Amino acid sequence: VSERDSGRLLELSADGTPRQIGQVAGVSAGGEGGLLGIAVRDTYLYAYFTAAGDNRIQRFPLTGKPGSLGIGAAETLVEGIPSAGTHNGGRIAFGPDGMLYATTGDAGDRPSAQDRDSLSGKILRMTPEGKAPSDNPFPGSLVYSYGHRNPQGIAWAPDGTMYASEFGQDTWDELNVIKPGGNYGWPTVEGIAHREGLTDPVQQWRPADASPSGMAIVDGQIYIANLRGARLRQIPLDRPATSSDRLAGEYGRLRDVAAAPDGSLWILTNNTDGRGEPGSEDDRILRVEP
Ligand SMILES: [Ca+2]
Repeated sequence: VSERDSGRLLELSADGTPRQIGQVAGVSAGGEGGLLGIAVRDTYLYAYFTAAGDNRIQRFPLTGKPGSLGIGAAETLVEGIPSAGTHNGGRIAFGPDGMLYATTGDAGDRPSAQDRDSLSGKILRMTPEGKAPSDNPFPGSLVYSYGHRNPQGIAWAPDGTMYASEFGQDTWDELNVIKPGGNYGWPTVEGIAHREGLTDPVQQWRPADASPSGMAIVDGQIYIANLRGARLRQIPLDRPATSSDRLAGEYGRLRDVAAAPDGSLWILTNNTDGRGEPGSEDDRILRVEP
């Protein structure tokens, strides 16, 4: 588990007791910035975070064993991803192809989302060493898709289809199917626009009912954690334009949802970030049956 503002990395025991395994040096927390995403693959822990002047992806050797985990020296894989007080993206995950994917926000510079030479407003795809794979859509570039405002959730269906959630400005939040080289429209359009050359979302919601962040796919269903909407949204993979609400209003703002190895869901609340109304036990990690 990562903490945005402190930069701490924690391991949780089976009974939920947290233990600090390390702290990412150089995290510059402020606004929506900080330690934003982690992923674990083989013997490394990967982290996406806001530093003093940019967003970065680093990896750390993971040492020890459960109960005594630690991290080794940082290795910077990507630097120079534009940062700002808002719209830093920050989710990272390994795809079924073994590549590392990262969501980046427009960092307040809207036109940059359409600039394929900029790393902001994109979904990036890289090797575990942070290099551009030879089969990326734009030769030599980490850019996998563009025209994004502030995507924060990515997940893959069993057939390999990639999905991403995205915060809209004030009209439409989006669920997109991500294709290599696709242009998802920001800032030209928001939501379903039927515009030549732009890829429309498969579903959209009003930000007050959504503000979608983390995402997981379990047993044929997409689950999305929503901040302002304060609910878990469930979308069947075979009917991606439909959805139903779970846990609405029960736990406040929800930041992330992850699939547990036993088929249950872990959900991370986000009530202590200055925009919620935290209870005495916030923030919490919930475990629920799908
Ligand atoms: Ca869009």
